[in-house]
Amino acid sequence: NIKACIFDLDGVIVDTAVYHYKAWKRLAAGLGFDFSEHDNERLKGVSRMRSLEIVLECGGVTKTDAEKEQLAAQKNTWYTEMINQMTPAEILPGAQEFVQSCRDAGIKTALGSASKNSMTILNKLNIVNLFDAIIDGNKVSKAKPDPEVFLKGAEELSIEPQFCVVFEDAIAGVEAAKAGGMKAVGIGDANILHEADMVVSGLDKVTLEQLEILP
Ligand code: B16
Ligand code: MG
Repeated sequence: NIKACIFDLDGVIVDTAVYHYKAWKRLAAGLGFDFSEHDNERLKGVSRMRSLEIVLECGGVTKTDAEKEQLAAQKNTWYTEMINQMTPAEILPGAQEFVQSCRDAGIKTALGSASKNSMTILNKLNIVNLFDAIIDGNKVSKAKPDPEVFLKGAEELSIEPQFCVVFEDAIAGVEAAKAGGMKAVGIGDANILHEADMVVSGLDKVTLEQLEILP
């Protein structure tokens, strides 16, 4: 009795983390320090401003709020230059097919992302129409692990949380889903996403039948 599936964007539908990483690395270099791929893991699912704070922390740098606004804007300029070059070929394996199979089965679909650039990305991938509701960083005030983004998705779809399954690659996202009273399918490593009800490596590895037997 699953009635809605809510999908995170970065790490589930597409791998924008590589572009976020390049932009943060460039920003860090300008500030005189290196930003590693290992540290980049900490930014997944985290808002832009909080990401900047983590980056600055990694470099041991302090900035005023006004300077932070400017740095975040600079990073976003570089990031948007990259995502504007994206094509549908970058959709992760099985993602489009799985979301479509939900729709074909009468299950509602929503996007639940922290990104304020979600619409640009969905347009570039040509998959705006795959989602009945799109909730992103522009519509929420509380970041994951707060459940706001997913609860708003459920509300827009008019489906109660217990009938929703969230697909997430970030620990904070899985926590948000559980805090909202939803089922969570982790995309990635089961040792990291241990709070999820089930973990798979990608949307190409999950079936609707499996969703029906989630606890
Ligand atoms: P933006 P998701 C998140 O996307 C990313 O994982 C995270 O790294 C990023 O900082 C955040 O979006 C905000 O993105 O700067 O575009 O507003 O995983 O929630 O889809
Ligand atoms: Mg994500």
